[in-house]
Amino acid sequence: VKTTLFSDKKAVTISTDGPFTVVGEKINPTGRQKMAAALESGDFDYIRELAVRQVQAGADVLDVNVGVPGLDEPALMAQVVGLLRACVDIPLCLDSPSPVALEAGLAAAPGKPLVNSVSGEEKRLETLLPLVKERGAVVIGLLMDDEGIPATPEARVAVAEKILKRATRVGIPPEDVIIDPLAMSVGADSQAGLVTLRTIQLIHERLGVNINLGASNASFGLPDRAAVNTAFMVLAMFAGLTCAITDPAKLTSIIRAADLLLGRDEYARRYIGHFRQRQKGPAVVVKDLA
Ligand code: THG
Repeated sequence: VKTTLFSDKKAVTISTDGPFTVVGEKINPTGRQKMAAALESGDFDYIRELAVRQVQAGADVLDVNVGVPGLDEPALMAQVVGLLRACVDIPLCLDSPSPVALEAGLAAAPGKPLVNSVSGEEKRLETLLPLVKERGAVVIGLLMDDEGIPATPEARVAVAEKILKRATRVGIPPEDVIIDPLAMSVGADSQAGLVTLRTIQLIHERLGVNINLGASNASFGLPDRAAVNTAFMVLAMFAGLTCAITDPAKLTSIIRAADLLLGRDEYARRYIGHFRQRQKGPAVVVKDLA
Protein backbone atom coordinates (compact mmCIF):
# COMPACT_ATOMS: atom_id res chain seq x y z
CA VAL A 1 0.00 0.00 0.00
CA LYS A 2 1.17 3.52 -0.82
CA THR A 3 0.08 6.64 1.04
CA THR A 4 1.19 9.92 -0.50
CA LEU A 5 1.40 13.18 1.44
CA PHE A 6 1.99 16.56 -0.21
CA SER A 7 3.29 19.93 0.87
CA ASP A 8 3.00 22.69 -1.71
CA LYS A 9 6.40 21.67 -3.06
CA LYS A 10 6.97 18.00 -2.31
CA ALA A 11 5.37 14.56 -2.34
CA VAL A 12 6.32 11.96 0.29
CA THR A 13 5.16 8.37 -0.16
CA ILE A 14 4.76 6.12 2.86
CA SER A 15 4.87 2.56 1.64
CA THR A 16 4.86 -1.03 2.83
CA ASP A 17 7.69 -1.95 0.46
CA GLY A 18 9.55 1.32 -0.17
CA PRO A 19 11.90 3.09 2.27
CA PHE A 20 10.78 3.98 5.79
CA THR A 21 9.27 7.42 6.48
CA VAL A 22 10.70 9.57 9.30
CA VAL A 23 8.33 12.06 10.97
CA GLY A 24 10.31 14.55 13.09
CA GLU A 25 8.91 14.67 16.66
CA LYS A 26 10.68 17.75 18.02
CA ILE A 27 8.00 20.41 17.55
CA ASN A 28 6.12 19.30 20.65
CA PRO A 29 6.09 21.10 24.03
CA THR A 30 5.17 17.99 26.07
CA GLY A 31 7.92 17.64 28.66
CA ARG A 32 10.09 20.19 26.83
CA GLN A 33 10.20 23.42 28.80
CA LYS A 34 12.09 25.37 26.16
CA MET A 35 9.53 24.62 23.47
CA ALA A 36 6.63 25.53 25.79
CA ALA A 37 8.38 28.81 26.63
CA ALA A 38 8.96 29.53 22.93
CA LEU A 39 5.26 29.06 22.17
CA GLU A 40 4.27 31.20 25.15
CA SER A 41 6.54 34.10 24.22
CA GLY A 42 6.10 33.80 20.46
CA ASP A 43 9.81 33.01 19.93
CA PHE A 44 9.26 31.43 16.56
CA ASP A 45 12.96 31.48 15.62
CA TYR A 46 13.43 28.53 17.96
CA ILE A 47 10.67 26.61 16.18
CA ARG A 48 12.16 27.44 12.75
CA GLU A 49 15.51 26.18 13.95
CA LEU A 50 14.01 22.90 15.22
CA ALA A 51 12.24 22.46 11.89
CA VAL A 52 15.27 23.07 9.68
CA ARG A 53 17.52 20.93 11.88
CA GLN A 54 15.13 17.99 11.65
CA VAL A 55 14.94 18.26 7.87
CA GLN A 56 18.73 18.32 7.67
CA ALA A 57 18.87 15.28 9.94
CA GLY A 58 16.66 13.31 7.55
CA ALA A 59 13.00 14.02 8.45
CA ASP A 60 10.57 13.33 5.59
CA VAL A 61 7.58 14.88 7.42
CA LEU A 62 7.35 17.17 10.49
CA ASP A 63 4.98 16.55 13.40
CA VAL A 64 3.48 19.78 14.75
CA ASN A 65 2.13 19.78 18.31
CA VAL A 66 1.57 23.17 19.98
CA GLY A 67 -0.54 22.14 22.99
CA VAL A 68 0.39 24.20 26.06
CA PRO A 69 -2.27 24.53 28.79
CA GLY A 70 -3.69 28.07 28.84
CA LEU A 71 -2.63 29.02 25.30
CA ASP A 72 -4.94 29.37 22.29
CA GLU A 73 -4.11 26.11 20.54
CA PRO A 74 -6.10 26.56 17.30
CA ALA A 75 -4.57 30.02 16.72
CA LEU A 76 -1.05 28.76 17.51
CA MET A 77 -1.50 25.71 15.28
CA ALA A 78 -2.45 27.92 12.31
CA GLN A 79 0.41 30.32 13.04
CA VAL A 80 3.08 27.63 13.41
CA VAL A 81 1.86 25.76 10.32
CA GLY A 82 2.11 29.04 8.40
CA LEU A 83 5.67 29.74 9.50
CA LEU A 84 6.82 26.15 8.86
CA ARG A 85 5.43 26.39 5.36
CA ALA A 86 7.79 29.30 4.76
CA CYS A 87 10.97 27.62 6.03
CA VAL A 88 10.69 23.91 5.14
CA ASP A 89 9.28 22.24 2.03
CA ILE A 90 8.12 18.87 3.42
CA PRO A 91 4.56 17.81 4.39
CA LEU A 92 3.29 18.32 7.96
CA CYS A 93 1.66 16.03 10.52
CA LEU A 94 -0.87 18.02 12.58
CA ASP A 95 -0.76 16.59 16.10
CA SER A 96 -3.45 17.49 18.62
CA PRO A 97 -6.15 15.92 20.78
CA SER A 98 -8.34 18.92 19.91
CA PRO A 99 -10.52 18.68 16.76
CA VAL A 100 -10.72 22.50 16.67
CA ALA A 101 -6.92 22.81 16.61
CA LEU A 102 -6.70 20.12 13.90
CA GLU A 103 -9.30 21.97 11.86
CA ALA A 104 -7.30 25.22 12.18
CA GLY A 105 -4.14 23.35 11.13
CA LEU A 106 -5.92 21.81 8.15
CA ALA A 107 -7.08 25.22 6.98
CA ALA A 108 -3.51 26.58 7.15
CA ALA A 109 -1.59 23.58 5.78
CA PRO A 110 -0.88 23.23 2.08
CA GLY A 111 -1.24 20.06 -0.01
CA LYS A 112 -2.23 16.79 1.64
CA PRO A 113 -1.18 16.79 5.29
CA LEU A 114 -1.39 14.08 7.94
CA VAL A 115 -3.99 14.43 10.72
CA ASN A 116 -2.77 13.03 14.06
CA SER A 117 -5.14 11.53 15.07
CA VAL A 118 -8.44 9.71 15.35
CA SER A 119 -8.97 6.58 17.44
CA GLY A 120 -11.74 4.03 17.82
CA GLU A 121 -13.54 6.45 20.18
CA GLU A 122 -17.00 7.21 18.77
CA LYS A 123 -16.83 10.94 19.31
CA ARG A 124 -13.49 11.33 17.53
CA LEU A 125 -14.58 9.18 14.59
CA GLU A 126 -17.75 11.22 14.17
CA THR A 127 -16.08 14.62 14.46
CA LEU A 128 -12.81 14.08 12.63
CA LEU A 129 -13.41 11.67 9.75
CA PRO A 130 -15.69 14.09 7.86
CA LEU A 131 -13.06 16.86 8.27
CA VAL A 132 -10.33 14.58 6.93
CA LYS A 133 -12.52 13.55 4.00
CA GLU A 134 -13.53 17.12 3.16
CA ARG A 135 -9.93 18.34 3.16
CA GLY A 136 -8.61 15.24 1.34
CA ALA A 137 -6.06 14.60 4.10
CA VAL A 138 -4.48 11.40 5.47
CA VAL A 139 -5.34 10.32 9.02
CA ILE A 140 -3.57 8.35 11.74
CA GLY A 141 -5.83 5.93 13.65
CA LEU A 142 -4.74 5.12 17.21
CA LEU A 143 -5.64 1.66 18.51
CA MET A 144 -7.74 2.63 21.49
CA ASP A 145 -11.49 3.05 21.89
CA ASP A 146 -14.05 4.20 24.43
CA GLU A 147 -12.93 1.37 26.75
CA GLY A 148 -9.25 2.42 26.61
CA ILE A 149 -6.25 0.67 25.09
CA PRO A 150 -6.99 -3.03 24.52
CA ALA A 151 -4.60 -5.37 26.33
CA THR A 152 -4.13 -7.98 23.59
CA PRO A 153 -2.87 -7.69 19.99
CA GLU A 154 -6.08 -9.35 18.72
CA ALA A 155 -8.27 -6.77 20.42
CA ARG A 156 -6.14 -3.92 19.06
CA VAL A 157 -6.52 -5.28 15.53
CA ALA A 158 -10.30 -5.22 16.02
CA VAL A 159 -10.04 -1.46 16.71
CA ALA A 160 -7.99 -1.04 13.51
CA GLU A 161 -10.71 -2.83 11.54
CA LYS A 162 -13.33 -0.56 13.07
CA ILE A 163 -11.40 2.61 12.17
CA LEU A 164 -10.84 1.43 8.58
CA LYS A 165 -14.52 0.53 8.20
CA ARG A 166 -15.66 3.90 9.47
CA ALA A 167 -13.21 5.72 7.21
CA THR A 168 -14.44 3.79 4.17
CA ARG A 169 -17.99 4.68 5.09
CA VAL A 170 -17.29 8.44 4.79
CA GLY A 171 -15.27 7.94 1.59
CA ILE A 172 -11.68 7.86 2.93
CA PRO A 173 -9.81 5.03 1.16
CA PRO A 174 -7.80 2.54 3.30
CA GLU A 175 -4.50 3.88 1.92
CA ASP A 176 -5.30 7.25 3.48
CA VAL A 177 -5.53 5.70 6.96
CA ILE A 178 -2.29 4.94 8.82
CA ILE A 179 -2.70 2.68 11.83
CA ASP A 180 -0.80 3.48 15.06
CA PRO A 181 -0.74 0.48 17.46
CA LEU A 182 0.51 2.75 20.31
CA ALA A 183 3.93 2.33 21.85
CA MET A 184 3.76 2.46 25.64
CA SER A 185 6.62 2.77 28.10
CA VAL A 186 8.42 -0.52 28.73
CA GLY A 187 9.61 1.06 31.97
CA ALA A 188 6.02 0.94 33.25
CA ASP A 189 5.07 -2.45 31.77
CA SER A 190 7.69 -4.95 30.63
CA GLN A 191 5.24 -6.64 28.19
CA ALA A 192 4.25 -3.37 26.47
CA GLY A 193 6.89 -3.59 23.76
CA LEU A 194 6.02 -7.15 22.80
CA VAL A 195 2.28 -6.47 22.64
CA THR A 196 2.92 -3.54 20.28
CA LEU A 197 5.30 -5.58 18.10
CA ARG A 198 2.79 -8.46 17.78
CA THR A 199 0.06 -5.95 16.94
CA ILE A 200 2.24 -4.55 14.15
CA GLN A 201 2.78 -8.07 12.75
CA LEU A 202 -0.94 -8.86 12.77
CA ILE A 203 -1.93 -5.58 11.14
CA HIS A 204 0.75 -5.97 8.50
CA GLU A 205 -0.36 -9.54 7.67
CA ARG A 206 -4.12 -9.10 7.84
CA LEU A 207 -4.77 -5.50 6.80
CA GLY A 208 -1.64 -4.59 4.82
CA VAL A 209 -1.95 -0.86 5.58
CA ASN A 210 0.78 1.60 6.56
CA ILE A 211 1.69 1.55 10.25
CA ASN A 212 3.10 4.38 12.42
CA LEU A 213 4.48 4.59 15.96
CA GLY A 214 5.50 7.40 18.30
CA ALA A 215 8.70 5.46 18.83
CA SER A 216 10.20 7.56 21.64
CA ASN A 217 7.22 6.70 23.86
CA ALA A 218 8.68 3.25 24.57
CA SER A 219 11.62 4.65 26.53
CA PHE A 220 9.83 7.07 28.87
CA GLY A 221 11.31 7.00 32.35
CA LEU A 222 14.37 4.93 31.40
CA PRO A 223 18.05 5.91 31.21
CA ASP A 224 19.81 5.87 27.82
CA ARG A 225 16.53 6.30 25.98
CA ALA A 226 18.27 6.23 22.61
CA ALA A 227 19.31 2.58 23.17
CA VAL A 228 15.73 1.49 23.83
CA ASN A 229 14.35 3.59 20.96
CA THR A 230 16.91 2.18 18.53
CA ALA A 231 16.27 -1.45 19.45
CA PHE A 232 12.51 -0.92 19.31
CA MET A 233 12.66 0.79 15.94
CA VAL A 234 14.60 -2.02 14.31
CA LEU A 235 12.32 -4.74 15.73
CA ALA A 236 9.21 -2.78 14.72
CA MET A 237 10.52 -2.26 11.18
CA PHE A 238 10.98 -6.00 10.74
CA ALA A 239 7.45 -6.55 12.08
CA GLY A 240 5.94 -4.20 9.45
CA LEU A 241 6.26 -0.62 10.70
CA THR A 242 6.45 1.82 7.75
CA CYS A 243 6.62 5.20 9.46
CA ALA A 244 7.56 6.65 12.88
CA ILE A 245 7.31 9.90 14.79
CA THR A 246 10.80 10.09 16.26
CA ASP A 247 13.99 12.12 16.68
CA PRO A 248 15.61 12.22 13.21
CA ALA A 249 19.00 13.29 14.57
CA LYS A 250 19.21 10.10 16.65
CA LEU A 251 17.33 7.58 14.52
CA THR A 252 17.75 8.31 10.81
CA SER A 253 21.09 6.51 10.40
CA ILE A 254 19.72 3.37 12.05
CA ILE A 255 16.53 3.56 9.99
CA ARG A 256 18.47 3.89 6.73
CA ALA A 257 20.65 0.92 7.75
CA ALA A 258 17.60 -1.21 8.63
CA ASP A 259 15.92 -0.30 5.31
CA LEU A 260 19.02 -1.48 3.50
CA LEU A 261 19.09 -4.76 5.46
CA LEU A 262 15.37 -5.30 4.75
CA GLY A 263 15.83 -4.94 0.99
CA ARG A 264 14.05 -1.59 0.79
CA ASP A 265 16.90 0.51 -0.55
CA GLU A 266 18.10 -0.40 -4.03
CA TYR A 267 21.84 0.13 -4.59
CA ALA A 268 21.97 1.53 -1.02
CA ARG A 269 21.00 4.84 -2.59
CA ARG A 270 19.20 6.32 0.42
CA TYR A 271 21.74 4.96 2.91
CA ILE A 272 24.64 6.53 1.02
CA GLY A 273 22.70 9.73 0.33
CA HIS A 274 22.07 10.17 4.04
CA PHE A 275 25.71 9.51 4.85
CA ARG A 276 26.82 12.15 2.34
CA GLN A 277 24.35 14.68 3.69
CA ARG A 278 25.74 14.18 7.19
CA GLN A 279 29.30 14.63 5.92
CA LYS A 280 28.35 18.04 4.55
CA GLY A 281 28.47 19.17 8.15
CA PRO A 282 26.89 22.03 10.07
CA ALA A 283 23.40 23.29 9.56
CA VAL A 284 22.51 26.16 7.27
CA VAL A 285 21.88 29.34 9.26
CA VAL A 286 18.18 29.26 9.91
CA LYS A 287 17.51 32.98 9.57
CA ASP A 288 18.53 32.83 5.91
CA LEU A 289 15.63 30.52 5.28
CA ALA A 290 13.02 32.28 7.35
N1 THG B 1 1.45 8.33 18.21
C1 THG B 1 1.03 9.37 17.46
N2 THG B 1 1.35 10.66 17.75
C2 THG B 1 2.11 10.93 18.83
C3 THG B 1 2.57 9.89 19.64
C4 THG B 1 2.21 8.56 19.30
N3 THG B 1 2.43 12.23 19.13
C5 THG B 1 3.10 12.55 20.36
C6 THG B 1 4.04 11.45 20.77
N4 THG B 1 3.35 10.18 20.73
C7 THG B 1 5.22 11.41 19.82
N5 THG B 1 6.07 12.54 20.01
C8 THG B 1 7.08 12.55 20.99
C9 THG B 1 7.84 13.71 21.09
C10 THG B 1 8.91 13.76 21.97
C11 THG B 1 9.18 12.67 22.78
C12 THG B 1 8.40 11.53 22.72
C13 THG B 1 7.35 11.47 21.80
C14 THG B 1 10.34 12.71 23.69
N6 THG B 1 11.43 13.39 23.27
C15 THG B 1 12.63 13.53 24.06
C16 THG B 1 13.01 14.99 24.07
O1 THG B 1 12.66 15.70 23.13
O2 THG B 1 13.67 15.39 25.01
C17 THG B 1 13.81 12.79 23.48
C18 THG B 1 13.65 11.33 23.35
C19 THG B 1 14.97 10.67 22.97
O3 THG B 1 15.86 10.55 23.82
O4 THG B 1 15.12 10.33 21.78
O5 THG B 1 10.34 12.13 24.75
O6 THG B 1 2.58 7.58 19.97
N7 THG B 1 0.28 9.11 16.38
